Amino acid sequence: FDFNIVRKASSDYPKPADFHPSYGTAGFRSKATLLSSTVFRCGLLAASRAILLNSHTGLMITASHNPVDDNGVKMVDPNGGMMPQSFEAVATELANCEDDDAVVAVLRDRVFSPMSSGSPRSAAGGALTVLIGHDTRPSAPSLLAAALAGVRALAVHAHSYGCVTTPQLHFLVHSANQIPAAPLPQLQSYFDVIVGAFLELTKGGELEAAGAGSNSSLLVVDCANGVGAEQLGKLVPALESLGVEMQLRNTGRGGGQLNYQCGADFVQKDRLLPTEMNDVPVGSRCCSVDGDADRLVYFSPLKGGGISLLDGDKVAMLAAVYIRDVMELLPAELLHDIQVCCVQTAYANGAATAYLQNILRLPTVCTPTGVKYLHEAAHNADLGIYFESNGHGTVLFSKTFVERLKAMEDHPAAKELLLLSQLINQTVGDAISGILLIEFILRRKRWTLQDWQALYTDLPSRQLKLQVADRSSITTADAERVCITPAGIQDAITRVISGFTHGRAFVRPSGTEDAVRVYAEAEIQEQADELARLVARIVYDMAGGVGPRP
Ligand code: G16
Repeated sequence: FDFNIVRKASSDYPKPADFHPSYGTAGFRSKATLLSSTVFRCGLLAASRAILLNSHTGLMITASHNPVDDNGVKMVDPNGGMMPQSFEAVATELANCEDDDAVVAVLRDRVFSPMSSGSPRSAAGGALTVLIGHDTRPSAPSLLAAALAGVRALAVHAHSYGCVTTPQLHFLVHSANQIPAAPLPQLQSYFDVIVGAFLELTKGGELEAAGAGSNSSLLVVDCANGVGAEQLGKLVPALESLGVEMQLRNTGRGGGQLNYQCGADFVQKDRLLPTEMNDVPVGSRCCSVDGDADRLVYFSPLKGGGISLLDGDKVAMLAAVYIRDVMELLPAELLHDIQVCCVQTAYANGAATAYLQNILRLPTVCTPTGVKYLHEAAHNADLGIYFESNGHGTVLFSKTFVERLKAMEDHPAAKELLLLSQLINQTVGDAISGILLIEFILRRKRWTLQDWQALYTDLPSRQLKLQVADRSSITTADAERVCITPAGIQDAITRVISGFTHGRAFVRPSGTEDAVRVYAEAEIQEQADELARLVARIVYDMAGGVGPRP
């Protein structure tokens, strides 16, 4: 490639003055109107990594749960996972270059420098390609054009899959790198693997008979007016074979706004019924995905309003309980030295952590917020279950464990776990694969949502967010459970917490929105609400709150 071409292409995508993007919890995110230069440069970066690693990479244009006017970009590495954290500083540096010469200098000296991540190699076999997807935001076409320009400036191929979910793109990038020089995978291959495993698992009459008596056939899905609607529609026949009638709401076709009063983030944080679902009968089985369908929470409408929420913690416990049941059927030698672990963040409800440790007796790890941290921690086990409370997560099977299961495939429990490892997206949390997993487990266990909910009772909790002048003034430690700056803030928070029975609270700057998040839990709901409000006030007073005081 020729850096002069990069310089010229870059001049079409100048960075807005006073815009200083930083790589956050899940890539870059901001008002869509500011992002053309950032997405162009992410195109350069994804192409650079393809060249450096001699593999296909990926780029997803989405701001996931954020409002419709925002957009963002998530970078996907050849293994289908997220771009390594060691590359985030260079990504931020590139995104902040003030002119085209600086863009070229950072690319040449930092990205392609042998110190940063190995030497460039030539493409083996097929053309190196950056696989690109986007969500349903109106800003997608122009940002897609910026991404394509960035990739092509480095003479790397770009392939757009159009409107796909984030987990689908991760899956496709992983598949594209499995066989050197093979044609790029079609989107259909995603459904073939995930739905194929589901159909194999649900084959046979026992499951259907169980479902008939124990679960209503209706599953109402809130699609957040996002990309999930179109892709979830393709699951209807598979679920029908299990006797489940899936009804899609907030599909975007009725003019509803993306993530507005709907979607997994809204339902999990506000604990309210999504818009357009007031007619759903009390007690029905419902779920919500987010704007790019990588999060999933279940819920049931309650009499008199409100919902009974089954968040990411409950999904983790359901998966853990079920997998434990199947593992108990495996021969001991297969499980020799196999490590199982569950990864959570500080947002995990105290009751969920207690259930994991005291009832399931599983080792638990707490990481900072962000799938990139949980995924990495889960990879350290042979079977790593990770879910954030907001519904983002998956179950990872190690190569060693999968090999052992394959060697004993004749054993029904080994076969079942092997199929689960295909049904569950191994690259990233996935709402589509999650729905199939949960529907399968509920049928298999003959459980209703109420049975699942009864695994343990959540401690009442409350989440708030507020704006401060500069959220980077708030820094944390110990997996975000302790606030380091502004000086004295943690002492003030600790003092307030001590007045509440079973009180726990923490604050952290969001990595996806211009906000500081506050989490509190206590013995009763009014106390959790009050604790959250008092902690939010401390943040407001000590970190330069903006707008009305909480
Ligand atoms: C992203 C990350 C999640 C994280 C969430 C909220 O989700 O992938 O791991 O929990 O942001 O992060 P924060 O609290 O820093 O704003 P999504 O679904 O928005 O991509």
